[in-house]
Amino acid sequence: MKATAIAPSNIALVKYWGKRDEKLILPQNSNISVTLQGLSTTTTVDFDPKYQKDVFILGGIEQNGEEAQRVLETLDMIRGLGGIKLNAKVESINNFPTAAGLASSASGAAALALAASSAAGLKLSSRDLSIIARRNSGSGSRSVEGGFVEWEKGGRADGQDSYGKQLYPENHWPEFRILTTIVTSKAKPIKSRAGMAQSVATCPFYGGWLDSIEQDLQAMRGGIQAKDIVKVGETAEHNALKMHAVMLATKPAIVYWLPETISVIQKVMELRSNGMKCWFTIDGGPQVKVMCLQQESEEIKSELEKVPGVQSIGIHAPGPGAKLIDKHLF
Ligand code: 2P0
Repeated sequence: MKATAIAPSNIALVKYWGKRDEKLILPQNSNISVTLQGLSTTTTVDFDPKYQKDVFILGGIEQNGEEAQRVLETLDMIRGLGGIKLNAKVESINNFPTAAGLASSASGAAALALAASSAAGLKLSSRDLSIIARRNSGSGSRSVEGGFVEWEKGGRADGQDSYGKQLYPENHWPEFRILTTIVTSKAKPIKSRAGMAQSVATCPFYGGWLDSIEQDLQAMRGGIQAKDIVKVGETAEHNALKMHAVMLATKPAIVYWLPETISVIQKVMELRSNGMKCWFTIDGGPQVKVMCLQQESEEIKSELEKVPGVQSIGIHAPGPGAKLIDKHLF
């Protein structure tokens, strides 16, 4: 009863920031992401009587805190569905630094959902996998499918209509690129889960954020369909800045940006004023992700590398969703 899955990270183009149900992880608003090629988590799950308890190893280190608790909750969900009572060993590795703010929780959640359900002998639909991944980490619901994905907020209290649906596969727009610009590997000051709950509870602009989402979703769906980098870039940048405005106006304030974050933002704006087609988006951390097209990606990368404080830049195309692989980690 052993299986291994590889799942990709994703970057939101219209963001998720706030839950309507903390336990089931149901979002306040629908959101849209692109699944990234080249940033992934590989997870092996083995259910076996030889394990005295559940064990979760990440990057070679046994985990015991909140992360481990979340893995156990997912295992319990799978055990319930599969009617099994065995303990499991779970081992995961990321092919990128876990603390670097590149959505390791999303790839981790999707890899775990697929590996654990397969190890338990379940053949789940991508909808059901997305729902299980969502219960581990909201953004994980968007890492089951490849390409461009919308996590629909749904309306049901049980969350069964809240999952990631593919809008377009990765080969719809192969020229689209995300440049992941890393400015620090330090852990962020507050985790997204706690931060977004504070925003819902205290930010006076939160209603305005929600009121403006439908317009962003519509523009984003249309921009992706038409492969219109200007529309996608402008919409994503505006949406990210609105989310950070909500964070700044939360009590206590959530400030993820570092001086280098602003330097990269200013560089992107300067490149744009010189005619280059590039826009930025920022998540719950200081890193800046830059959207552009393949033909300009190398030039934009070398310009961004000149910004003091930039440590590394990866170039990522839209990628495929989670899949099972034969090679186990143990
Ligand atoms: C996103 N973020 O849409 C937004 C933008 C961060 C900023 O999804 O509590 O790790 O596990 O559902 O998924 C990060 O939140 O939080 C996130 P939980 P998650 O990508």
